[in-house]
Amino acid sequence: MNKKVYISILVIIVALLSFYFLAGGEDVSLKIIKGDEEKVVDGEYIYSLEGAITFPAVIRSSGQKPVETEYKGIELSEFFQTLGIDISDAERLTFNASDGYRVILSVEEIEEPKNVYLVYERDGQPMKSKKRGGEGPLRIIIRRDPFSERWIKHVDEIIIE
Ligand SMILES: Nc1nc2c(c(=O)[nH]1)N[C@H]1C(S)=C(S)[C@@H](COP(=O)(O)O)O[C@H]1N2
Ligand SMILES: [Mo]
Repeated sequence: MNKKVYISILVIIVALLSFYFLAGGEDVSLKIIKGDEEKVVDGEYIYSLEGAITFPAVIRSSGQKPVETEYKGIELSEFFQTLGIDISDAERLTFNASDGYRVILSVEEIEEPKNVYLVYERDGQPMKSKKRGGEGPLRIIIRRDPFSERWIKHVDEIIIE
């Protein structure tokens, strides 16, 4: 290959890679496991869901003043519907986070209307991963739970059983 062409291709590849990383190219993916079935959902799918809403929330971290904020995301039960996943025959859902944090919720709690949400944007900004100092890229918010200790950050796996 001509040396010029070779260098041009190299420059383009480096430019694309740096754009990807500088633009905050997070690897957003969520694994959902039910029995022997396993589905991996990516950020593109989640960000383009039509049922997403924006709602206010108050975060109460231990030893800090409550913080009023706004999240954007989709109700978890609706999210499962879009994927054709039925949780009505299950008992509980286990949420695992990339930092090892784990929360278990009952199906009743998740099916309560307007309670449990999968969110990806806070105050109009996409949420960053733990590595980038954020609470995302995905987080579970339980609106009726005033203590945010169960609002699991960096969620990357949901096990339905
Ligand atoms: N993945 C993950 N989620 C988590 C935690 C954690 O350590 N890891 N801490 C919980 C606790 S105890 C609280 S009070 C809130 C804190 O939320 P904040 O960091 O947005 O203030 O997140 C909850 N979710
Ligand atoms: Mo906490």
